[in-house]
Amino acid sequence: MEQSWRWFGPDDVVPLKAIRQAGASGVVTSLHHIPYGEVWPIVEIERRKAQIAAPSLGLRWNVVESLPIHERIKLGEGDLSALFDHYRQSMRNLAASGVHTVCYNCMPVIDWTRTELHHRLPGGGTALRFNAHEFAAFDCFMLERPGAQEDHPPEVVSRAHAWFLDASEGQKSTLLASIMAGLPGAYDRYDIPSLRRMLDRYRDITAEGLRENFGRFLREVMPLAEELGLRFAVHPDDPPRPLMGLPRVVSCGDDISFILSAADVPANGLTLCSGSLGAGVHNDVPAIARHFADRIHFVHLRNVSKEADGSFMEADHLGGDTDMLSLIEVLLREQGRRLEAGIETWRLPFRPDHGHELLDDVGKGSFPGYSAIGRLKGLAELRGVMLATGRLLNLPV
Ligand code: DNO
Repeated sequence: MEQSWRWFGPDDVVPLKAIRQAGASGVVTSLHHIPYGEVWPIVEIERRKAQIAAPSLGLRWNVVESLPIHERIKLGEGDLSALFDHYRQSMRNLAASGVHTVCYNCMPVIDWTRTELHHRLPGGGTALRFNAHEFAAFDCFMLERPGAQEDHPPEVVSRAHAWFLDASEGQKSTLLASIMAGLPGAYDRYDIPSLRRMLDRYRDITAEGLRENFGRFLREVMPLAEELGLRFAVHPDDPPRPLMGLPRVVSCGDDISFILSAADVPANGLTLCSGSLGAGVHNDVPAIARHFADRIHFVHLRNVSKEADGSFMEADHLGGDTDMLSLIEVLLREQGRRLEAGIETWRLPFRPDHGHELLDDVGKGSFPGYSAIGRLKGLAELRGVMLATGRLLNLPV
């Protein structure tokens, strides 16, 4: 598998040379400075590509993460033709620059969501965590969303209420910042009034409506993706459940089936994110990977430990609830199948997704989840499993 590493661009405190030292060769990045909905100009793509491919580094930009879908497309709001034209132009420009794999998601308003960015681990590092009662406290008592209390189990709501009564203003604003942290780079961040306004725009959008708008997006872009030889890889919802009354439609195997058949072409594929899918109690991640194997274009490997009330914590890459060894076996078997079928791009790009903050990571100010040492540890462990599995089962690594 092609060892890759997410890089947030020149502002990332983990520099490109660290990626080289980590032993990865692929760089996963985006043009974070370009606002959603605008065209990615060729010169900007080429500039970024050249930085990554500097001879001293020996890296290549192998995956775009993300080429975002504008909120108005998810909402189906107004005349969308200019937005689709811009999106398609960015696709042409990427293809002309030789960047062929594109990861994107269809989560309304917010991206991945946690309530704690620095949960202390027994050994002293930190991890990302989602506490069901803190999220409910935010939803019911800070945002004061009408109907919110019905969306959480009663015992979670009562713990949420106790948390809220006890919390200082500082704790409340840390909670808001943690929930908003999933939007990297120049993405919008909301305060409570602007979040309420955004939610209001979604008031009439059901899961069915969002699916329809997403289907329209797929019909608008996939024929061109196919023609250009691009591989689109939709990223699952994180966590895979509705939040703040917002529908989420990339949360389980049925959702993925719907999306892949809405435009049934190879270009329309999946980012197999083991951590996002793995946070859903009903998701068996190796089984999902096996089922959709031939449409997986990109892989995020990480693990979570789930708790009965809906809370979860990011675990070690080889720990947690997902059997990472079985998952890697599924992925290597798929690579073997592709190689045998003569598919030139048989090697799957993957990145160690998220990492704990360990040792000198602590206090460095890296993007939440994107520490240097924590990810280095994850990558090293995953690489070991891949090499051993490949050797034992005689599969191409
Ligand atoms: C979190 C990431 C997501 C992902 C986007 C893809 O760390 O996996 O933010 O990049 O959802 O569009």
